[in-house]
Amino acid sequence: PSRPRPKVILIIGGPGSGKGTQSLKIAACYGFQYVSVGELLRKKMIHNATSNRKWSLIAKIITNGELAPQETTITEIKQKIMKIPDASGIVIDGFPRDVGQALSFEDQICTPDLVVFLSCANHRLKERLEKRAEATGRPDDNPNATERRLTNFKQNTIPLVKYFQERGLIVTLDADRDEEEVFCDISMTVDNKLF
Ligand code: UP5
Ligand code: MG
Repeated sequence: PSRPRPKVILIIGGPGSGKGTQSLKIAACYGFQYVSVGELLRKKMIHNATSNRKWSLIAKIITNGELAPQETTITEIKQKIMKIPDASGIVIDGFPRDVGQALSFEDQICTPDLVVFLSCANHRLKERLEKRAEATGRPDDNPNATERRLTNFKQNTIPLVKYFQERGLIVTLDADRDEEEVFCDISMTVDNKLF
């Protein structure tokens, strides 16, 4: 008999809301595989930007804090997921960014089992990103790109959250608290919805 397909959790939220932090905790706690879409794209862009025109353009887009083309993003996710041998669950960090991506994910990959929206005040997002920028060399942790990331997030997220709400798939959590408190709510949600 074929195995049941892995449970799929999507983690969305503004830049700095803690998507990466919380996704890694979920993966560790439940033994799920972790896929960061931002990281996937950044790795690929760094690797290919000098030799490939498409990726040199995408590198510019991401470095400016804008969204990579939808089809490329979906293709990368699909390839990554197909390489995961057998997992009971997959946590996807930072995807989808808008309704178009959500529709395309469902068309081409699957319907998610759960979407978690990490809701966090704008000033807090900025504060966290500024703090992190001092420590990391992420190409998009510069003031201009950060502003674009925040603006894009604000524009796209309300319709996206509404879309998943109408389908009963999303849980919104207050991410403006200690990491541990946020994770406590996430794990209760995962336990309730997926097990
Ligand atoms: N921190 C975390 N939680 C905290 C808490 N509860 N209290 C206090 N501090 C907390 O956290 C950010 C910082 O805050 C860290 O220093 C952390 O310690 C602290 P992190 O977990 O890194 O937050 P995260 O939401 O992951 O922030 P990130 O900056 O990664 O968010 P972005 O959405 O900007 O980044 P992502 O990698 O998802 O996307 C980057 C770019 O890739 C996009 O702008 C876009 O260009 C491209 N992209 C696409 O084009 N399409 C996609 O589908 C996805 C990405
Ligand atoms: Mg992240």
